[in-house]
Amino acid sequence: MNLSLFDDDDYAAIGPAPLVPGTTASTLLRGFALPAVTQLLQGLDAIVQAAPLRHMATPGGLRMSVAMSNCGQLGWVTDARGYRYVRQDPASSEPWPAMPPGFLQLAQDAAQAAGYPGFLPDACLVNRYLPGARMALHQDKDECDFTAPIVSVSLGLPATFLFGGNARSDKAVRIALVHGDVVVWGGADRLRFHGVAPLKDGEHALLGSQRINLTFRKAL
Ligand code: MD3
Ligand code: FE
Repeated sequence: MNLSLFDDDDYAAIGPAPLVPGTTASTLLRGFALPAVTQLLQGLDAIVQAAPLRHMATPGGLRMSVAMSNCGQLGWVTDARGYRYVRQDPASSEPWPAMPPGFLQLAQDAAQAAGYPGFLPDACLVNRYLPGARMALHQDKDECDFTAPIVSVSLGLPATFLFGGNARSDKAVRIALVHGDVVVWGGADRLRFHGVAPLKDGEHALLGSQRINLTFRKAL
């Protein structure tokens, strides 16, 4: 299934919120990751064994409620020195675990389906949300090339994604993202403010009481 982000179904899901203009550059692929879930969870196990999930600190010194790890050539980190991509896990000084082939294939297939052929991500950020964890509105600006899209894969508990505009004060549209959903964010949407509302408590049959989000990026 290949749905526009803001088709009629989504209006129903998000209610009468005003439409954010210029949203055709992003595509919601409902359930696109479902055939790959077993492979993804196997890969994830190996990644978090080698590079355990951890709560990083923002440059301002706040502990993030989302726990993170990475795979691929580059991993996103934050600490007192700022946000950046690095080649080694600061916790071990080892390179990040390689991106499993099934991860790369899924990201490329999704990008292609959304009209971004030739996507070659070099970074995959793993975000783990437990109930209550959230991500405040922000822009993804630490990558070198904003012409490349970002592919995100949602697993486990459902989340409310907040999709804002190009200014922090722009009203955010709420989008429900569930297990298996893949979103490809690109073009005019690439620098929109976005975030995730506090995760509601619940139990997912495969993942238990958590949500995992994989974000594939071309960082270099
Ligand atoms: C829209 N993660 O790690 S992924 C992040 O669900 C992040 O864990 C969220 O935002 C999560 O930076 C959302 C979806 C996403 C990623 C990048 C975007 C949406 C985006 C960049 C521009 C616009
Ligand atoms: Fe982001």
